[in-house]
Amino acid sequence: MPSKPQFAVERNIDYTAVIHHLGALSKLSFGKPLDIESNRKAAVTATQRAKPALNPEKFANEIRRLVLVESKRAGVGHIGSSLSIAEIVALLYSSVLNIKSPDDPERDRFILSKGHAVLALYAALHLRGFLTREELGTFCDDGTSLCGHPEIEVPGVDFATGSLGMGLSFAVGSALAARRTNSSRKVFVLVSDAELNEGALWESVLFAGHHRLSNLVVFVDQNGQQALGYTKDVLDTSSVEKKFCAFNWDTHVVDGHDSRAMLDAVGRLDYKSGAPHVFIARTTFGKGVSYMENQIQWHYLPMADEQFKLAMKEIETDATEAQP
Ligand SMILES: Cc1ncc(C[n+]2csc(CCOP(=O)(O)OP(=O)(O)O)c2C)c(N)n1
Ligand SMILES: [Mg+2]
Repeated sequence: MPSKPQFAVERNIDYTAVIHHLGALSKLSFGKPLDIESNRKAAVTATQRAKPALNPEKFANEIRRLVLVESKRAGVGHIGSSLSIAEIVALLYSSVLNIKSPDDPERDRFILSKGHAVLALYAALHLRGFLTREELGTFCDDGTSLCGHPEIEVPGVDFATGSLGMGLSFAVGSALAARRTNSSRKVFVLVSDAELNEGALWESVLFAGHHRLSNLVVFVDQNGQQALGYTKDVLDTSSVEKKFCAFNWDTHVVDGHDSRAMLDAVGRLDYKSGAPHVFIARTTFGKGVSYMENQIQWHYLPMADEQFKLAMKEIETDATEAQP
């Protein structure tokens, strides 16, 4: 074990857990053989079993529950990162995205640019019927395609992410391609506030504003944290809405946990003409589990047994296991 570096001492970070987390990530995310052919077959099966969605609030609650259950079973972290986007992902998969089937070329696209929060996406794909409960239960197992970051072999995943700052570039290209082929499909992308630190992202913002890509919608998960620090200390992005406005975007600031308000705002978007759209979603890291909220260590820590029990108790409402 290397000695504790200065940043870990200053921020009182459990460095042993960080090293464990990074070791687990490299094993779980990059070491899998992928069976592309059987996954293609799975996509067809998924099309056949696609089912109507739940309402956004119930959907978000189910995402939270599945994130907790599966991260505990797999013994991995990134829990707080998945909890902060539960309402945004739920809104898209329950009420907004036109994706009756994951292999329809005309379906709307969704790119989870903050790929480390993949468990929220897998939970949503399960709740839409594109993954069975059994498949979701292989998250991070040996031999699965449901790795710690999204892989395009998984039905419904459009772009492999995990290297932060890349998702918007792909989304912009996808939106431009839709326009050039006269397709009415739309492109949604969810980026984190740490990704706003990356230069490539701002090139895409400039490009989309210039080309007036009104079929592009970005959600920024502004949870105020980025791995081992708070954004206000690392690189302050608190006035980011002014920057998007200056780049000619249709800019909205929303409460990222208010499903109804977001649904209302998204319902009024003009996808056919005008500017690209961005929702700066003010969120709480670890939302729903009191001891995780706004706490740096819940970027990387897996839950201990008692912590899991407490978390489940806190999010418990009328949630029931949704049958695929
Ligand atoms: C290009 C790149 N650099 C570094 C990392 C390592 N890394 C993983 S998550 C993360 C930051 C997490 O903060 P944020 O993206 O805001 O997501 P949150 O945890 O707040 O949901 C970093 C630096 C990465 N995945 N990609
Ligand atoms: Mg963040």
